[in-house]
Amino acid sequence: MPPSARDLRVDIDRLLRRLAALAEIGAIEGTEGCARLALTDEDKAGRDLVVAWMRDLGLSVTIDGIGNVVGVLAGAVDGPPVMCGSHIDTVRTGGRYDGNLGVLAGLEVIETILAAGLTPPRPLAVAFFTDEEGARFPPDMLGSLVYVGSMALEEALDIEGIDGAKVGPELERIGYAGAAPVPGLVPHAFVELHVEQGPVLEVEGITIGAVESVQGISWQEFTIVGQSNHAGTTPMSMRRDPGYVAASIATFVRELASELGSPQVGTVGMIELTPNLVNVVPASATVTVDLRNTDDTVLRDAEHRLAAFVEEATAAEGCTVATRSLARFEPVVFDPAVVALVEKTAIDLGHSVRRMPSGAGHDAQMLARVCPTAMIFTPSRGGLSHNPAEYTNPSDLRAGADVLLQTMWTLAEGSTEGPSDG
Ligand code: HGY
Ligand code: MN
Ligand code: MN
Repeated sequence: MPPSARDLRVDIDRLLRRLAALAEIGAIEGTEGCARLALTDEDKAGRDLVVAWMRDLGLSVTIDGIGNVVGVLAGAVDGPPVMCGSHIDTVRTGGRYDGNLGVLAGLEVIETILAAGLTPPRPLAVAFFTDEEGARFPPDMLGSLVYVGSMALEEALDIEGIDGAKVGPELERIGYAGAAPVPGLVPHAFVELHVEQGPVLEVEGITIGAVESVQGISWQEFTIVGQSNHAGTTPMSMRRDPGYVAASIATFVRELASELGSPQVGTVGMIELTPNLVNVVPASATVTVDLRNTDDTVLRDAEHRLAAFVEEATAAEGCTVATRSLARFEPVVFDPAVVALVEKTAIDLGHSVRRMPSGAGHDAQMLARVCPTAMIFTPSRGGLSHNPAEYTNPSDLRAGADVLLQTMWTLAEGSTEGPSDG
């Protein structure tokens, strides 16, 4: 007699093997991490591996016009699937769990169900979305934004990356300009398992995060133009130095975040000087600023104060500035019933759990626009992420994947209550 779905637990060694195999692609030497910027050859190789695993499991695989990939396992009845997933593109200093865990745990959930000879009450799906990081092609969550119909495919294909390449031609080049239409299939529900990427769960000694919301995100690029000049002969009074303005923006962002206090955060992640030479006062500087807050009113105030500072600092240095928004997403609240189900499922499985917001952006915040959605967090050692030393221990990974399996099964049964005996 096949086991009850409620008895199913994932095979953590199989999940660890898949995480390790995927991390080999774009591996960062001497670390556990990997670099697979969106639509690069490394991203293609990672995609090919995960698609092969999907096909090995007998999933029906579709690829859409922005390169999102969805693998579906048929259920006892037809209809919109309960979907899980995340992303497999990484930042340049990527860890092996960010995004990858949510996709590979989804494959593990399906393989566990198949190995038990069970058929889910409704179809289950595992997806990976294109360019979640947004680090090469802004904005972040680009693929899921197009998947839910919030950005037109043509607009997305025309986005130019930090290296001058465009999304459309790069998708063609790696063979992932798919035929499936966007907006994509609306899932019955969506659940994303992801490492927390912050310190909260570890500090509090808690295994599972039932994620209630995602904070607002503001990415801006400032291109400041001054006058290149000789570093030795140009008196300080004659300089129009965009590098000085860029440095003052970085200082201002830190001081603004400190003044506004938690949860406000601010990051200057990129400063590019041209011509970037030791003995030349720069001609221009390009600076990115990432501001985030759970409260959109405060976030907007931070944006306004930043804009005023940039204008004033630029004028005082006799420079000019061009501002470009790279991403702007308001805070998102997940479906309370699905959040409660994640929390209850964790408790039923004997894990400590707490409700919390997400500091990072995720594909789930886009799927929340079209279907009941929530997220499951597992702890990150030292709260570290976007760093090759990113780590989550196997027992926490297993706990997260088991919560994902049972949460998806309950949703597939058409409930959000979970097993009554829990
Ligand atoms: O930037 C983020 O929060 C995510 O890693 N894309
Ligand atoms: Mn991620
Ligand atoms: Mn990330």
